[in-house]
Order: sequence, then C-alpha cells, then structure tokens
Amino acid sequence: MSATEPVLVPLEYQEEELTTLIGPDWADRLLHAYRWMVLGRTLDARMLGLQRQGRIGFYGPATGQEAVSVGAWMVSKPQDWIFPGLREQLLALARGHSLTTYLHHLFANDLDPARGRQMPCHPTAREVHYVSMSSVIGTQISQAVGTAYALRHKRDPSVAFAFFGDGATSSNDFHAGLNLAGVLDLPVVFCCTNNQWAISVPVERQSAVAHLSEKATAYGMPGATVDGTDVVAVFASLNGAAEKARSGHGPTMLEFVLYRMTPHSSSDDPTRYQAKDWMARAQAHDPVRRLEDLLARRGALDEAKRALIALDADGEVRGAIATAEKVGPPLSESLTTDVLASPPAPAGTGSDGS
Ligand SMILES: Cc1ncc(C[n+]2csc(CCOP(=O)(O)OP(=O)(O)O)c2C)c(N)n1
Repeated sequence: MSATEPVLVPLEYQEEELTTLIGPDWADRLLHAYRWMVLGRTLDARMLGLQRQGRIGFYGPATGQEAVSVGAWMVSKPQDWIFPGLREQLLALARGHSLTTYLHHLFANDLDPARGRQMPCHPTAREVHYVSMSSVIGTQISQAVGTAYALRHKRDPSVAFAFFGDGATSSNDFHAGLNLAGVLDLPVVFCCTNNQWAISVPVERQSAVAHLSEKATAYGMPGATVDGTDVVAVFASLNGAAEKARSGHGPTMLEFVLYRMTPHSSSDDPTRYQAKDWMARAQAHDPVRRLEDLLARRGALDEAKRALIALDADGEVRGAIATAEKVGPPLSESLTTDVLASPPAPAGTGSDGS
C-alpha cells in the first residue's frame, strides 16, 4: 500500500446510539439519507463531465459536502428558509425541488426558472423555501438574519438556515449577520461548511483561530465544531440548534469540518495549489462511503441494495439530462419577462413612433 492510499475512517455508532440520536427508525432514515447522498455524488460526476464536453457552461460540485445538505434536509421543516452558500443544491432537491427543473437551469434553457439570466449552477427553488444562491460571498448570511427577524415579528416558528464556506467567515456580512442575530437573539442556524479551502486559499491563511466556531463567542451565541463528513453528527448538531432556535432560544453557529473532494468549480485546477496527498486524506473522510460502511456493518445495506441505489441514481440523472437537453434556449422575447412589472413596448411600437 502506498503512503497516500486512503484508509476509510469508520463511523463507530452502535445501534443503541443511533436509536437515541436519530430514533427507532434510524435504519430507514439513514438509508433514505444515503440515497440522496448517492444522487448528489452521481449528479456531480455527470455534470462535471457534461461541462468538459461543452454541454453545460459551468458547474460547482459539492462532492465531500453531501452529509451537511442531507443532514439539514433531515432536520429542516418545509416552512423553514434555506439561504445556501455555494454547494447546497442537494438540499433543494431533497426538499422537493425537481431534478429536471434543476437540469433545465444548468442547461439555461427555456424551462430554466431563471430563463438563463442567472449564473449557471445557482438554482432558485421558491417552492421549497430555497433562496437563490448568490455568487457574492457572504451576502446570504445577512439576508438569512433579516428573514429570521421577519419570522419573529410575524410570530412564525420557522427557522432560517444560513450556509457559507470557511472563506465567507472573513466577509463583512458574516460579522454584520452574526452580530445582529446575537443582539436580537434571532432564530437562525449558521452552518459553516469548512471544506478547508476558499478556492486556492487554505483555511489556515483565512483565519488565525484554531476552530472557526470560536468566532460565535464574539457574537454571544454558542458555537460548535462538528465532523461534517459524519451525517449522524451533522443531524444531531443541527437538530439541537434548530430546536433551540424554534423554541425562541436564539442562534447557534455550527462549523462542519469536511474535505473538498473536487476542484472549487469547473473553472479551477487545484493541482496548482493542493498538496499531493490532499485527495487521499479527503477520501479517508468520504461522507458517502462512511455512511455506506456504517449501514453495511449495522446490517441495513448489502451489496445488492447498494448496487440498486447506484443504478437508480444514475438512471434518474440520465433521465433528467435527456429531458432538459431537448429543450431549446430561452426565446429572445423572454428577455424582460419577470424583470419589469410593465415591460416596455418593443422598439418601433412606441406612441412617439420610435
Ligand atoms: C465578495 C466576494 N469576494 C470574492 C469572491 C470570489 N470568490 C468566489 S468563490 C470564493 C471562495 C469562497 O470560499 P468559501 O467561502 O470557503 O466557500 P467554498 O467555495 O469553499 O464552498 C471567492 C473568494 C466572490 N465571489 N465574492
């Protein structure tokens, strides 16, 4: 075995612990979680491939971060609000956003809800309370806090979940958002997906603290660092923080430490800045394989079931691609649809004859 060959770090939960942390139906719930994680993983691989073939313009994978999106799906309620960072598309899908609609968006075709006017891979899913992703790092944090303020004003018991990367903890919006949430004790769960990179900047060059969750103290709220590649730990920590927010006891910041297992995006070449053993370290903490291994050891998953889940995910993704690729680009007449309340008359039809 070479020095850099990955050895999976196992999840060591016993049945009693899983029953306590998740419930007596832990096996069904974790199997469902596993299905979503496999779908996310399959989607990323296919989409990066399509981008390389020139069939879609851009893609931002979430490989290595699946446990956080899926853990948040297990915890969040339909009426809660999701403010994603750059890699929570799987959460939108698990909450009920159609995979085919997401593919329409990636192809920027006529059925793309944004009609090709949004950056690709920046879905919006209003029907599942999933706010459009912003490319501007950190802005969603203060938007989530504003929403939480409105929820409390309306006596709505929902929670706002704000997702952001390690790089975003250096943004103005991080400070403004956490500060206000702390002062007003708002129902927000701050979810930092620390994948240890902000494009080419490693987390140790981003911040001088040992754990990003320490920053919560400065804003008067609890913070915790959690293994973000362990879906059970993600679920348990998010569940506690969401219940606390829902019952009026204010915000929490959770830092999920995980590993970015792909380039930052389809426009990036990490071999120019990552150490040669990075991927082996990442693979040892692969959240999909860790859950697969746990389910197999606890008797909830066998090889036949695993193969079927992989096949289903592949079929689902291929089907959505085939449907979306048949749809043409947005019509030029749609340029101002959904943009202006009263679209101007086309040129040449104005009352002044222009
Ligand atoms: C305000 C702002 N500054 C810089 C950028 C360029 N940029 C795009 S992604 C990115 C890194 C983000 O890193 P992180 O917050 O850790 O999220 P990750 O990509 O790791 O999920 C940067 C600096 C930007 N989009 N917005």
